[in-house]
Amino acid sequence: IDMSGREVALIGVPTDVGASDRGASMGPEALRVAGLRERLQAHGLVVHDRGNLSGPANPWLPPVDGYRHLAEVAEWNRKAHEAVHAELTAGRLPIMLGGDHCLGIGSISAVARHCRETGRKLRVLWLDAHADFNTSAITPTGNIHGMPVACLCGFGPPELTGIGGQVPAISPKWIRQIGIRSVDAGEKRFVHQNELEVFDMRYIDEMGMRHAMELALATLDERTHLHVSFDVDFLDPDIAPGVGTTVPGGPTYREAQLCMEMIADTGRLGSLDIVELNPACDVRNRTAVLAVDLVESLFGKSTLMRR
Ligand code: Z70
Ligand code: MN
Ligand code: MN
Ligand code: MN
Repeated sequence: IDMSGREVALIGVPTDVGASDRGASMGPEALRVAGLRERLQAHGLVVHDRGNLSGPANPWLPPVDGYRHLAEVAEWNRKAHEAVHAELTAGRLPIMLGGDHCLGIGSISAVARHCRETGRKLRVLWLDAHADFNTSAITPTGNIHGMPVACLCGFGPPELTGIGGQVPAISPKWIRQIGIRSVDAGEKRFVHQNELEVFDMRYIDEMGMRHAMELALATLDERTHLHVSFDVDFLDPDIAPGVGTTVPGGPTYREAQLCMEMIADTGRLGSLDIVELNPACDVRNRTAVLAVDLVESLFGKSTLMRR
C-alpha cells in the first residue's frame, strides 16, 4: 500500500487531566522531538503540523461522584472533537498526539460523526494494556482515561457521551481490543456483558499476533474507515518504559511491528491516536522514538520483501 501524497494532520492535545499520574501532557512535543513529521514525510506523506490545542490546566483534585476532573476532560474532548472532525472533513488523515487516553472520546466521536456524514462503516482498533471500559459506578480510581470506550458506547456522563451529537457514538460491535492484560473486576464483567471483542495477551500468546490481527481486521471492505487508538502502554515495558502505567507482559518489538504492518496492508487506515506517552517516565525519549518507528510501519514503511 502506497500512502505517498496522502495528507495527514498532526494535532497536539497536551493534557493529562484524565489520569492520576502527571506527564502525558508532554507527549506531543516528545513525538515531534523524536521526528514524527520528518519520518512521515520521508515516506511521501504531506504533513501539516497544527501545533497544540489549548485547554484548561490540570486542577489536580480527587474524584467527585466517581470522576476526576470531569469538566476539564469534557472541555479538552470538545476541542479535540472539533479539530479531528475539521481535518476529516477536509480530506486529511488526523493523527491526534495525546495526551492521556480520555481524549479517545473526542477523537473517535469525531471519526464516527464523519462516517455518518459520508456513509462509511467504522472499525476501531484499540491497542492497549487496558480495556478502558470503566464507568463511575465501577471505577477503582475515578480516572477518566480508564473510561473512554464505555463513554463512546454510551455509558458515561452526558458531558462526555453527548460529544458529537449522537448517543452512543459507536457500537461495541465496531471495536477490536488488542494487547489487553489489565482489567478491573467490575470492568471485566461489563466487558463481557457488552460482548466486546478482545484479543488479550493470553490469546496472542496462544494463537500469535498474526492470527489475532487476521480476525481483528476481518470483514473490512472499501467503505470501511479504520481508526487506530494506540495507547503506548500496549507495548511491553521492557521496550517502552515511557508510560505512566506500565503493565508487564505486553507485545514485543516484533509483535508490535507485525500488528502495525498488518493494519497498513489493509489500506483502510483513516485516523490515528497516539496517547499515554509520558516523557517524565521515559529514558532519553526512547519510547517516543519507538512509537514513531511503529507509526512509520503503520503508514507502510517498506521492507525489502514485496508481498
Ligand atoms: C484502570 C482505571 C488506565 C491507562 C491506566 C487503569 C486505566 N483500569 N488506562 N492507564 N492508559 O483506573 O480505570
Ligand atoms: Mn488506554
Ligand atoms: Mn492503557
Ligand atoms: Mn523510513
